[in-house]
Amino acid sequence: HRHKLQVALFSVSSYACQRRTTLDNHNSNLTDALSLLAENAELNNEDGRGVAFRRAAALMKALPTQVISMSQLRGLPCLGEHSLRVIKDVLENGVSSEVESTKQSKRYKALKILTGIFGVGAKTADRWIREGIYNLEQLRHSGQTLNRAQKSGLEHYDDLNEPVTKAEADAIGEIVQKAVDSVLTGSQVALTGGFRRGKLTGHDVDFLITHPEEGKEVGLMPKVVAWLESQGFLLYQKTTRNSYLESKDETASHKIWRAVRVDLVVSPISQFAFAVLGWTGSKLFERELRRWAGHEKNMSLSSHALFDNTQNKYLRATSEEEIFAYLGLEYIPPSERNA
Ligand code: DCP
Ligand code: MG
Repeated sequence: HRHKLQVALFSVSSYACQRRTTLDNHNSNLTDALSLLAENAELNNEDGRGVAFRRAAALMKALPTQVISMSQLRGLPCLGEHSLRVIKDVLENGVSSEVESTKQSKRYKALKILTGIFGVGAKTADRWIREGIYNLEQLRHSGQTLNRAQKSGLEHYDDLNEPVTKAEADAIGEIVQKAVDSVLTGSQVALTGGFRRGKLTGHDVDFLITHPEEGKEVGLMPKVVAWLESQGFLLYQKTTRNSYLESKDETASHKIWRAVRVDLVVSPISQFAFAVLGWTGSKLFERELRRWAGHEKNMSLSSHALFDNTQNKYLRATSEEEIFAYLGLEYIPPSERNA
């Protein structure tokens, strides 16, 4: 008997910023498992472990076909012993026992619920769990003091945990554009984050604001915020990161608005390309760009600038393409940065 077989073997770069990762994923059973373990590690403040699972998940996302056998993974980077064990379990049994037991665990469920509150991170959630608080009901009756963000987060829990749609993102984009037009003519708004990468939903909407004349953007943020406030759009704001916005147009009898998280960043035009690149993500793609810059090019990349440590100077850029070129990387468009 003679069988003719074709088996796909993969060759993939170890840096996510050298790969083209679109939103379609031929191995979602595997990436879901690895992503859940990454999330669980992050929720337990095990950052190293979290990154390892994220990198393994991202590698599997980048594969062009479905993996059916462990032998196809031989020689691939980013797959540690633990990740390989999880993958093997899923390939052989359809599910990973570690993932299943994590999902069922009281601690994981509680961490998910509690960190789902805007303003609550893994450390706070852990402290509450140690005090016997596992859900919102118990939190409400616990007498815990909540800060302003957390109070607001608890109040709008359901709204803020409902994914934001592209249509909602577009509607908010029009509001933000109107706000910047009203306070400083010529200002520009760019959509960044997941929606720029082509995602259809997100946990928030990210915008970058600039003005073509350097310096004009100074003081712009408080003006934009004041305008949004005056129009009744603002529900809660935090100056460093993370604000959320609603279109508040309430009638006496029923709520016809919902709370949505919006991230606004103002950047001077000289830093705009770096800010666009830095805020478009994905988070892992950004991490990998910085790792590539540091380890392979002796450069430091941030969402403000690129510094060449060898030449001891900043490298100017007006487009993302130029930054990729400085880094010696092939240009990857936003839709292929979904690592
Ligand atoms: N970002 C980053 N590191 C962080 C936070 C943000 O590099 N610690 C960058 C990359 C992100 C982008 O900012 O992609 C936007 O942050 P979000 O958390 O909003 O991420 P996304 O927009 O990608 O995801 P979502 O669709 O869930 O909003
Ligand atoms: Mg986002």
